[in-house]
Amino acid sequence: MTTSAGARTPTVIEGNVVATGIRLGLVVSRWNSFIVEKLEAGALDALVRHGGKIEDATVVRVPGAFEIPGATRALLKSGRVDAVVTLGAVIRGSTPHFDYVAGEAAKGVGALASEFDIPVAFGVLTCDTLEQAIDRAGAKLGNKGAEAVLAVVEMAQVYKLLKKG
Ligand code: INI
Repeated sequence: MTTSAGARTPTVIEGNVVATGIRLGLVVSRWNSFIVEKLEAGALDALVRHGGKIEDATVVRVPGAFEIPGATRALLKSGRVDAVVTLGAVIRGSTPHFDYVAGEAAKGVGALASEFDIPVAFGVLTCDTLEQAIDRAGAKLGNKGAEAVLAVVEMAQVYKLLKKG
């Protein structure tokens, strides 16, 4: 495509998805464990497939999605990890509880992702039905745990490239 920029090219900073040497942190909630276990398995599988090591990973377990931001902050401050994936499943019931729990988890993780220079991914499913959650935990619509790992691995590379200047 010809643009007004002509033959000149911008500096492009783009990470790859090579996880070699990455110390991955996983913050995993226990609610809806039948679903979340599949996200965790998908995440660890993606780590290994992309060159990372299971023994370099740290898993922090918390009761529910509401507790994810607090534990994630503590993990980020611990100096133990280069990237963090948060995993959970909030499934809508007939009360507004869903909105409070899902909202706080998303807001809390989002705030940490921009506050720290360690990448943090939101792998918490927020679904209307159990079927939607199953589809996103390794059935019809992929595995959101695996996708979250690829996102933080790429972002860890981006931050490294940006630090080099
Ligand atoms: N926690 C979840 O992770 N998923 C849910 O679907 C859920 N529902 O439906 O209530 C849930 N609630 C617990 C919450 O995350 C906290 O653990 C609890 O409120 C204590 O702070």
